[in-house]
Amino acid sequence: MNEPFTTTDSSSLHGGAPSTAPATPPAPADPKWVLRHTADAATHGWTADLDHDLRDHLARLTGARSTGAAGRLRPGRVVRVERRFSEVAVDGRVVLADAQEVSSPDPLTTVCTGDWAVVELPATDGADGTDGAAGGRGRTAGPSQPVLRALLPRRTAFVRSTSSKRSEGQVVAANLDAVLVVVSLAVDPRAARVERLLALAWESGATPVVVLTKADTVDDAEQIHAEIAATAPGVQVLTVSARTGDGLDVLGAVLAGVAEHPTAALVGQSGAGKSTLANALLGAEVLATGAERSDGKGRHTTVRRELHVMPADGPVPGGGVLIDTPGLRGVGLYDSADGLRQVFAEIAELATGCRFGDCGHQGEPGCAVLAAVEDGTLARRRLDSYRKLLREEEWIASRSDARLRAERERQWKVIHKSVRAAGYRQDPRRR
Ligand SMILES: Nc1nc2c(ncn2[C@@H]2O[C@H](COP(=O)(O)OP(=O)(O)OP(=O)(O)O)[C@@H](O)[C@H]2O)c(=O)[nH]1
Ligand SMILES: [Mg+2]
Ligand SMILES: [Zn+2]
Repeated sequence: MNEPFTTTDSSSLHGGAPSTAPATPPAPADPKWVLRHTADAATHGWTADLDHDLRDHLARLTGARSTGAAGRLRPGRVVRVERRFSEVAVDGRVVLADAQEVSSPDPLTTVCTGDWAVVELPATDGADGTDGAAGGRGRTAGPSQPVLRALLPRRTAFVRSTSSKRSEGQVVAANLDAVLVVVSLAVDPRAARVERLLALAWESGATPVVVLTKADTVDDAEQIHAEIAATAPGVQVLTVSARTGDGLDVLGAVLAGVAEHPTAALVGQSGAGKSTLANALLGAEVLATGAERSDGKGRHTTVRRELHVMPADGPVPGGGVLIDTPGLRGVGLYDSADGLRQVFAEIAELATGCRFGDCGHQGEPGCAVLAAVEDGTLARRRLDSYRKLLREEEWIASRSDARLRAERERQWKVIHKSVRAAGYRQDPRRR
């Protein structure tokens, strides 16, 4: 009887199932809940520090279950969420798993693309070392198809409110190393869009990166790049064209620098070019992309959040995981006070020079922020934008449910903050 979870060596956590090339069609012998073969858990971003969380859950779960079940529990990563069932990558396969136990009416805590989960495989799979056929006799047969028994605590998560007029939070993608804020160079205005998305991206705990797409459609890409870079202190701003391939190598190198096998999510407006960029990073036409519309806007082509493995020999050296998301319509801030401070870091910096510690930068004497606007060091648009987003954040904060906020803190925020404190940002490879 194998005991796959009693060691700190993460490679032993995956039960010895060989990793196969992505997108191999299932062999005829596969049970019907196997959707396709895929890369292994390490390639899906499994890291050694997740072992600890996993063992915690396993101890609890196996305490409550038969010893037969223990051998069938595996770590898996949620690839796509449907109503009751989720697609989950486990042991080199993508399986259809019953996610009812980890589903919740609360959009902040329910199962989400990118989550790591404890998956119980059916005994008929032979996962517990039996041939499964005799599963009924003296041994628990287990479920007839994979079941998600628990979610591991999230390291990071991209959360937004369901719209700027609502105060409900929704997790868009979980356990990200990078959030790619995708903005098309072909549409105006870009700066306000970047600031709003960046506040959420900072708040996620992952490293934000701004990606300006469709460089082939404009003549002044460099100038726009400089403008956007000025509104995104501390953030890498990259210009790419998925059509010509320009800039993909730089984006790939940036992602590979964030983490080993990084998980990156693409967020942005419909039509920004997220899925087209995803296909370029995946090296295959995996995702459907929208038809060009004359007004440059998109049509909400992508309707689901989906996780895909990037090849090791593609633009991201060593590969990684990419999560494509549907275009955000009326994206609202959610619990983003820290994120806003990061996005508008230069205003906070200027404010330290104001005469009054509680200066509202509304005309008080000795206001360094307004002085900077006067002498042109700080753009008026930037201060207005900051005020607008701050008001929105305060409005959301006054309405969001204290219990939900506390729950979210418990779920992942504390974790990512402690991870940050441990030097996560400075040297992600230390994890
Ligand atoms: N010229 C040019 N067109 C691009 C580029 N990237 C994307 N497009 C076009 O922009 C349109 C929208 O691209 P998508 O990738 O579907 O956009 P999306 O962000 O995934 O949109 P949603 O799925 O609706 O959120 C498509 O017609 C693409 O062909 C690019 O680099 N250059
Ligand atoms: Mg899309
Ligand atoms: Zn001031």
